[in-house]
Amino acid sequence: MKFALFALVASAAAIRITAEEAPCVSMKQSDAVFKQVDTNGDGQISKRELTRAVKAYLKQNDIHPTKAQVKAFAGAAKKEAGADHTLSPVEFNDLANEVCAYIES
Ligand SMILES: [Ca+2]
Repeated sequence: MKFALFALVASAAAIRITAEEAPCVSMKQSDAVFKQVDTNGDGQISKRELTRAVKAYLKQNDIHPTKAQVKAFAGAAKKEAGADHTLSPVEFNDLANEVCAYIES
């Protein structure tokens, strides 16, 4: 269900960081999606896994984000991933909440 967040952020021109606000995506919710995106089951979401999941979702729902929108999301994901270039469950939850905060603003 929270895959919708990624599609919606793709329609966003920028991502608003609201780390101080209460999270709108719980760990339980993001973990459910995490397990689907982490296709090799190593407990981390790679750029490849995330890209595949987002592209599949966009295609399935016939959503066509602009290059700028894709870039905004990719930038946020890269920032969360940090030096190891993969998303842990906590980083994935943070990303989901950044997206959520943007959508609700
Ligand atoms: Ca993985």
